[in-house]
Amino acid sequence: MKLSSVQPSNNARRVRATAEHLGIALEIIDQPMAEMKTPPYLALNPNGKVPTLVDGDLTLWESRAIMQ
Ligand SMILES: N[C@@H](CCC(=O)N[C@@H](CS)C(=O)NCC(=O)O)C(=O)O
Repeated sequence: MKLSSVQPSNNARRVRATAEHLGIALEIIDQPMAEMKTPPYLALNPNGKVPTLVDGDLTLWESRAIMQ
């Protein structure tokens, strides 16, 4: 599972903390802020924000939805 994140993001941090608590390994992708509103990233997350989880064919955004 890949999680797009930026270092100071509290929304990404809550997802990382949940994954760590559950023992789920995440590959953290350091998402450049300057590329968050560009088409390749907007194709993953139309809100242009982090975090975004990619797990195979599943793409999910909104930290609380990812935590669930
Ligand atoms: N409701 C969203 C909020 C996501 C959010 O606001 N992320 C911030 C970082 S903490 C962000 O990507 N900001 C960049 C921007 O708004 O352009 C969630 O819980 O995932």
